[in-house]
Amino acid sequence: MNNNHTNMYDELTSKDWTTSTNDESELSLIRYDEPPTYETFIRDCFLPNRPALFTAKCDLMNQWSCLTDWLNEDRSEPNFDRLSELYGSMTVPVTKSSSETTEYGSDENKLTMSFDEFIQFWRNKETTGEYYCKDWHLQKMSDQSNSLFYSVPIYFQSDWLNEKCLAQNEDDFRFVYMGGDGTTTPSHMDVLGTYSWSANICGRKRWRFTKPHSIEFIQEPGDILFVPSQWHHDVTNIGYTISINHNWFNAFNIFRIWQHLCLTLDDIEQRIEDCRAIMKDTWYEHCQLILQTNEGMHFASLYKLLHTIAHKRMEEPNGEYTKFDLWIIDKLIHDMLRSTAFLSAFDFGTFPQRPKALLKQIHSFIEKQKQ
Ligand SMILES: O=C(O)CCC(=O)C(=O)O
Ligand SMILES: [Fe+2]
Repeated sequence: MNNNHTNMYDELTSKDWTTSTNDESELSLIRYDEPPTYETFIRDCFLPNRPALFTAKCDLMNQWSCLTDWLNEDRSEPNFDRLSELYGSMTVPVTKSSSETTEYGSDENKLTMSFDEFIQFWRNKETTGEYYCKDWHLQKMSDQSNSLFYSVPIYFQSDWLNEKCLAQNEDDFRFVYMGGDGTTTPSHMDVLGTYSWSANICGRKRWRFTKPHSIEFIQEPGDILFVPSQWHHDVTNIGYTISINHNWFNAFNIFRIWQHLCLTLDDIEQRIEDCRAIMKDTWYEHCQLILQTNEGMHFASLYKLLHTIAHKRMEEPNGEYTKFDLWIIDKLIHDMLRSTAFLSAFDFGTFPQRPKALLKQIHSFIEKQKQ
């Protein structure tokens, strides 16, 4: 570890991570025309939770084989025939927009079809704005055949969520989106309050951040966007558009994810407060079950994720951020152990390792590293 990084670590570990104090409503979009260092990105974006656009000039996509494999020769539009050859028989998730007042995300709008069928709707001017192929786990499927069609830029590589999903062979949060002119994603905050990043392979996207700050801009082909934690946004595609998107979290926003889970749990607890007396001891468990169903994560699944990441860091202490990851995990588990809900809902004996034992192991690892 060089001196710079030692300073960075000292700086990071002197910050109060349990509360977010800065006012985000004044933060504008940063535009990078040259790739910043990782440390600059941390200061510019992770610490203040600020959005950034890496323009095509940063050239972060050089080497991505999807640019040559999926697009026509001048790279302005999808090569539909080639895409059909590659993936035509796969089943893909498609959202159909409708003029009726169906709520976004409700099951009526969500379909599955073969990718070939989707291509027919996509190519056709009449239907291109209606069918949007989104949240397609194409990378996960391609992992199995060892064909990587893009690589994750360094700024987004510290990703505990996908790291844990891949380690446990669960559904991941790495997606491909394909849609025509006018296809849209209505206003939302990303699942669990995660970060997202979005890389435009072709086509353009009009982004609107609405909360905590309103900002509107166009993402051009080759641009990569960083969306901060818990920022609300909507997106409209202009022309035939293909993008690669990940949702993720790491040491910099894990406290926001924890806070999001706690607030959602408060809501759930209030809603079923009236069952508390009858359910007695099982009430806490029940609240957690609802949390898991609604958010895809409850306190025990968060703890297990932290356990997985902590062990991976201790087994392969590579790079200067290992210590920071472990430091944050330690802080968060301490916080979790102050939660009555966590203490009441689970039998720690069923966990891969009891929280206190994990904390002890992390401490002795850190002590050993110092010697
Ligand atoms: O491109 C879209 O339609 C939505 C992308 C999005 O919401 C995200 O990356 O968080
Ligand atoms: Fe989003």
